[in-house]
Amino acid sequence: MSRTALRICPLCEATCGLTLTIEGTKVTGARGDRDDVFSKGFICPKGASFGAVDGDPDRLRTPLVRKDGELREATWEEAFDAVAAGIRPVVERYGANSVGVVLGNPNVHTMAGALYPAVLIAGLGTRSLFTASTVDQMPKHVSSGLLFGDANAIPVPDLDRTDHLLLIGANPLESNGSLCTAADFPGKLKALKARGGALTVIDPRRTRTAKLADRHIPVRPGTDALLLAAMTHVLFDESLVDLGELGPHVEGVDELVQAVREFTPEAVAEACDVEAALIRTLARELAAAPTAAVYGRIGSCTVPYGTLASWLVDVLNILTGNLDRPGGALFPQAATDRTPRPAGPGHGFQLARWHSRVSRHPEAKGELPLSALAEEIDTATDEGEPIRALVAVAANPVLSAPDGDRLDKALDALDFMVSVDPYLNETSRHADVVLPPPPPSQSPHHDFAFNTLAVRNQVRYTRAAVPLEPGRMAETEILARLTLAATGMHGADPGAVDDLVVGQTLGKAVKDPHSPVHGRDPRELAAQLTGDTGPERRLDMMLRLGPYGDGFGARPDGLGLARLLAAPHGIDLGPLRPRLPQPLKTRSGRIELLPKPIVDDLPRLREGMRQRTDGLVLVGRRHLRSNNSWMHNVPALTGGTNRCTLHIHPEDAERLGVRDGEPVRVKGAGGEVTAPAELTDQMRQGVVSLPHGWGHDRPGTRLSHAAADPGVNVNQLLDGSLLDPLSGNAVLNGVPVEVAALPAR
Ligand SMILES: Nc1nc2c(c(=O)[nH]1)N[C@H]1C(S)=C(S)[C@@H](COP(=O)(O)OP(=O)(O)OC[C@H]3O[C@@H](n4cnc5c(=O)[nH]c(N)nc54)[C@H](O)[C@@H]3O)O[C@H]1N2
Ligand SMILES: Nc1nc2c(c(=O)[nH]1)N[C@H]1C(S)=C(S)[C@@H](COP(=O)(O)OP(=O)(O)OC[C@H]3O[C@@H](n4cnc5c(=O)[nH]c(N)nc54)[C@H](O)[C@@H]3O)O[C@H]1N2
Ligand code: SF4
Ligand SMILES: [Mo]
Repeated sequence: MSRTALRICPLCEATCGLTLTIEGTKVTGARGDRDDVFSKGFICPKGASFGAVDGDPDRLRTPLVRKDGELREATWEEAFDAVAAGIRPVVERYGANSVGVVLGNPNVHTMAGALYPAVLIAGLGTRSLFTASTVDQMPKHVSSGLLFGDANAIPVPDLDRTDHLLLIGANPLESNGSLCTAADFPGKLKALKARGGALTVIDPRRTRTAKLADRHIPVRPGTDALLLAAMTHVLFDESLVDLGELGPHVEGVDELVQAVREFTPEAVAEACDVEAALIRTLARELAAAPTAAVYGRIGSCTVPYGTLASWLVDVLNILTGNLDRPGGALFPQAATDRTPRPAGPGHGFQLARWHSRVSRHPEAKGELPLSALAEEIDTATDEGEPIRALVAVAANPVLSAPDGDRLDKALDALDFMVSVDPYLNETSRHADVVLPPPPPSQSPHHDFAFNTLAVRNQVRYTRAAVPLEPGRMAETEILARLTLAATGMHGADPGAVDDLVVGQTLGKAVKDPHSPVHGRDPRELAAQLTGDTGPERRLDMMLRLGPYGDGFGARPDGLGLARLLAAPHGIDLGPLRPRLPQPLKTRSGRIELLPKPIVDDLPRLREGMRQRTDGLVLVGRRHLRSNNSWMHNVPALTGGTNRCTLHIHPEDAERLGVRDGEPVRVKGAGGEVTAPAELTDQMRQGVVSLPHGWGHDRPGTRLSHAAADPGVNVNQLLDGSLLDPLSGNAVLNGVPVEVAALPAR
């Protein structure tokens, strides 16, 4: 007998609603849920393989604990005992900063990852926090922090209504979008064109997205900030600036005129390898469009001028009056956001409140660069203790961060490491304790993070589609117990963590004059919370306190968990709406167009105008049927075009004597790798591409399918020294490499 159950897909940022077919406890099929208020039936090949991802026989079923040097199956009790015994002595002897925390990408795809890590970090009191954000989008957080005073206030392009989309360093036809949650991104781009809109793509590769565009500009990698600065220059030069409704909310326009004065199209054209006339055209088209949105992603962030490029993306949106208006780029309003406070000056955003111990990298958003993790473990200084114990949650930095070989060795030297991970992989194999979460079918789901980045306001929640298998523990409980074990409360009831958060949150809300529960008794409110579990009660609390919430009775027709459960396909909350000035939290209460840290970084960009690279540079790429480092173990999603090959332009190949399919050696500052060449004129000349997340050939892992076709780790070509200075983000694109043909094997 088979049945169906709904499950929001956690396999990328698009958050599609799926209808799963379930036989017994096994997911045997997945299709798009046509009634889903957001995704309306869309599904991609990854979502369609949900069952295979979920049922991968290599997923760990029990905790592993190292005994006599070997990882062995253990009980949950043994595992948490080992965590407490491993972490507490390190904290007590060397201090909180000697315990590092590494949070990987899947934390934004689980409820556990949204609800517990903050409690763990606060409880530990450590500043040694590293996340996937610093190999990804930290430049965007920093630019939003500086412009709007809130690192999480990220405007998203209004895909459904815009007339003109300028897309920079993103390939949503393969990635399905990022920092812009939209189910069926490809369909939305096609609809844009069908309604007469224009799509411009800036990317050194002629990607599937670029092929859809009206105009594709194969920019030289790493030079987007110059191109965007020149577009800004043109807007001023040709009097095309029109702030529209934004006028009263913006300061620094006159200063910006001066700041971009030197960046004429003529001055940047050679560095970018884009003709000056074309740069002028791009600026004019952007200004002339009835509505337009500029949107940048990985290719604009993971580069030397990542923060400047991210800042200029929004500068262009602002100067053309497109920020915060329908058809432009708007701030979503999620159901679990805090109740909006009235507009006014805020605390502002601060950078560099502390620094990393070894290379003195400034913190950003409370994080240190993931690129610096290895040296923070393996290098002694007089400044303080190195990291001696590590908590890794859903993270595989050995493959995802620069110089995995060094990190590999560093992890081995730790006193203690715990990984919360479903796989024994390149990183978790170093752990002394591995705590495996259940597969996604056995976990409830709500997108706390992605709903704040969605192109339409909506809210959805799906309970676990399959009950927890005997012997399994919910990831929320794993993280709650881990938090207790790591913070000296080992063995306490995991519900205590939720009670603590509920108590603190409600305690604050009742004192806040703008909260719908101002003046009420927090215990009385806590008693009203509904839900079967601690995480559900916390979701209920956030919904009820949120912008659409029932305010615990203050707005009886508002949202709460019960109403959400009664709407299994989700609740649509309408299109994005203008919200300014409310989201601004700068000290001035306005958009600070030319913040000081940006001013201080502009001389570096001026230098960039004069820099030239003659050798080859490397960029990355993503494949539709993959996801970073952890989906190469699913046979249904590997093979075909999803392979770890070096894309190279035929003329570059000819010059180097490289032949299609034959092995080439690629050498960078951090090391070298050998991969088969794949000749394609989709590459810009002078640029080669390798995908990331490969290199599954290390001993001691349990990834049987991935190990059979391991690929190579592109990040081994990096030595971790190249960073965007403001954000600490790793430079992963536009990296100089040498390529040489090898004799065929
Ligand atoms: N060269 C290069 N490097 C890159 C990138 C690039 O474009 N080029 N992209 C970067 C980007 S954008 C990112 S986000 C990072 C990602 O870097 P990471 O987050 O380190 O890597 P992932 O492969 O996303 O997955 C991390 C781990 O999560 C585990 N996992 C999967 N599902 C779950 C779950 O439900 N719970 C738990 N606890 N664990 C789970 C996986 O087994 C895996 O070990 O890589 C970055 N690295
Ligand atoms: N199928 C699949 N989907 C995914 C993922 C995955 O691994 N596979 N990963 C997920 C994650 S964690 C993220 S963060 C998102 C990322 O989502 P996207 O940003 O859309 O990801 P990419 O496909 O890496 O697109 C980056 C593009 O930037 C281009 N590029 C490189 N250097 C430059 C440059 O200097 N300038 C410009 N203009 N372009 C440049 C590359 O050629 C590439 O086409 O995808 C998510 N979705
Ligand atoms: S587009 Fe993303 S969310 Fe949608 S089915 Fe595919 S992997 Fe899942
Ligand atoms: Mo990412």
